[in-house]
Amino acid sequence: MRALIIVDMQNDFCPGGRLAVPGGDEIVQRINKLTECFEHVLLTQDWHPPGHLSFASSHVGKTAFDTIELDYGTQVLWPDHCVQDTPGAEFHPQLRVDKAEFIVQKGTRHGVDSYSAFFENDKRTATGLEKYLRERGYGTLYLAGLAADFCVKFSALDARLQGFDVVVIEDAVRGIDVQGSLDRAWEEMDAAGVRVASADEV
Ligand code: VGL
Ligand code: ZN
Repeated sequence: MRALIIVDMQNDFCPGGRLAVPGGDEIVQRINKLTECFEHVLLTQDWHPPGHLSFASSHVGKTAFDTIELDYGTQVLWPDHCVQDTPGAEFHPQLRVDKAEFIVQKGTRHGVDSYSAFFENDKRTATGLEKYLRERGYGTLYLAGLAADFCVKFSALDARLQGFDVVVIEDAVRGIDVQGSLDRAWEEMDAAGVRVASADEV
């Protein structure tokens, strides 16, 4: 069985937001149309407490897009974004959320970022998504949303590691592109056996 996972379609990742992904809002209507082709639709929501460790503002002398080393590896520092219960963390106002059967909130722990919908960035702490999908027999996952080179990519790679069949809908994602991260993301996903399709093919 297949499911559509709509990643982080939130105000802060759209133009005008705190961590705007270029063209992030252009894919909203295409994603809405996609939901009509799926019986099962899930959402992810970046959902940080104020002062989250992934925010540059939490580190003296750092600015957005600097990196730091944490015990779980290199962490990119972001502008404050998707702070719990703020307008920036809400889904895009035009996104159809009525079909969503499950919403994964991630990045909720102060000291650990979470790009992937499956595991926090420590690569150990599970969000519960895998169990949810398995128990319902969803074996093929279609991914759309933001950002192609961070949350979409890490979700796709973790899904492959766990044995899911994964299809990224290439015209229903947009990337941030920090220092070549977008090209690298497509390469890494390809190498991991992630399939790519257009919205029309779905
Ligand atoms: C994301 C950076 C920080 C994403 C979330 O949704 O891709 N990127 N938090
Ligand atoms: Zn975030």
